Amino acid sequence: MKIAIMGAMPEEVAPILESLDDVVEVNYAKNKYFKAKYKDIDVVVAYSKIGKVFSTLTASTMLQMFACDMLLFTGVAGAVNSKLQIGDLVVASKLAQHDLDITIFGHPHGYVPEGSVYVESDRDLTALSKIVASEMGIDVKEGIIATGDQFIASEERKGFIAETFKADALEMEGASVAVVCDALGVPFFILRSISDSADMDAGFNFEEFVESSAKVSAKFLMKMIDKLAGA
Ligand code: 3QA
Repeated sequence: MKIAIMGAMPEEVAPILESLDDVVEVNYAKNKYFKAKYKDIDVVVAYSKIGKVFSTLTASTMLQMFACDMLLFTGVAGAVNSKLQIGDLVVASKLAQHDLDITIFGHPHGYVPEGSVYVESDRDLTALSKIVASEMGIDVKEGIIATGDQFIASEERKGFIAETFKADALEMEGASVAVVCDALGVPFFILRSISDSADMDAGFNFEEFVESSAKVSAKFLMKMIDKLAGA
């Protein structure tokens, strides 16, 4: 087993890298990939940079160049569901691209021919996350994540995403990573901890909470990797 562990920003993968041994940096396609061992398993860690294009490139590289056979994403997100508070964890049940729009031709938002509005996550990894959550005695919400190349800081845009996609959280990489994994038949898991509520205060809250929420997500992901390593 070789596990890809991805984030978008340095803050999102830093806590992961701290937990690994024998880290070797490899440069490829203008990005850094960290090959390492955790217990008995091989892992490759990278942050893609922000957005759907960079995350597509990184996910594809992780699977095709580094031959990873599972992909786990850790990071932060804006809350859409008003029950979600800063620091809460969300596991994607399925993901959609909220900014993909050829609706003028009668297609639904997020859809292009031969694609699908939603990409569904791996059931086994989702089930594993529930076990880990109950062992840790914490609540992890399973919900829909909407992805787009926009930092959302408006009630209006958030409302559109909530209504159109029934989304619980939003971010800028999950759905593109999901499309890559789905196309290549590799199980994936997208985990996010809330850093803001995609509203007027989002910029301010994001800056204040990105680091602490990124740590919450990374810590949970490491517990999942413990299970995958059979510990
Ligand atoms: C956006 C990061 C991108 O990788 C998506 C954070 C948290 N809140 C969000 C929101 N809308 C969309 N996405 C998110 N991530 C941060 S750009 C600022 C970078 O500053 C999830 C996310 N409301 C770097 C320093 O200049």
